Amino acid sequence: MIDTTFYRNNGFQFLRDVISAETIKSMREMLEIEKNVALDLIRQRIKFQDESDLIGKIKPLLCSPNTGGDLASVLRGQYHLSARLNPVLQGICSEPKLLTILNDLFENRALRLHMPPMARFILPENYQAARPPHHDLLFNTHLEDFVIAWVPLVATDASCGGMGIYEGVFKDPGIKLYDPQSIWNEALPIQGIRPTQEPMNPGDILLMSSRIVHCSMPNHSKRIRYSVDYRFFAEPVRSSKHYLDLTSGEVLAPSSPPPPK
Ligand SMILES: O=C(O)CCC(=O)C(=O)O
Ligand SMILES: [Fe+2]
Repeated sequence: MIDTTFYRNNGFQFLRDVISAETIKSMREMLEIEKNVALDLIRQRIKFQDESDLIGKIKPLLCSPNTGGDLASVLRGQYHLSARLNPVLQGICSEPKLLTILNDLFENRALRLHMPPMARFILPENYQAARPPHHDLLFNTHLEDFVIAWVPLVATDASCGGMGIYEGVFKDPGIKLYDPQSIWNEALPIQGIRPTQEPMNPGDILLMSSRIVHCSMPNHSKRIRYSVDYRFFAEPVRSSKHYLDLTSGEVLAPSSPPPPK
């Protein structure tokens, strides 16, 4: 199912029909409900009728010095912590096709999942939610090497966006990583390279290496783009943050002793 040589050489691979429809449905239903919790969090600071009325108000609120924490996250389309901790999102760890892929990729070493995963709701025309080009090692310096699984819960295409891959562009220590002008504090200078995009359906996944440069595309459709992104790693890579040990199904805190071999 996975072409490990292609993945290692290119740092990404789109894989079709990996996650079952039931798992996708339960994740999406939970996130649809949690979206209202996220919107209520924004309502504590500003008035708006519905989601379309909110769009022009997101950037000024995000730039306010009083905006931080869960509010800043949801304005960027990233779910609040309690939604990300919902065990429904861990359902993909029991998906047989995904486990086969991860075992191939990590050569059957014990699998671990960085906790909690990131879940996103990208509102139509919320440009603050489209991430500029970056590689994920920048935000996850506690892990040396990991694989990102980007899991859309809706069909993605050129109109509702999705991930864009800068083919052949990998982490380069000389590259400028921070852009103080960007609300994301990031922006790799990618000149003259167009990101590769592929339409995806619920059930498909995109695997990306922690070193490949990628971005998320704006959502110009009328639909919300729901997605979840997971970071997997394997023995002997350790994490100084919480992670789920897929062998025992337990979430281990940073201070926990390493699991027995
Ligand atoms: O979905 C997004 O907007 C960004 C996702 C991303 O950059 C990632 O999964 O590493
Ligand atoms: Fe990323």
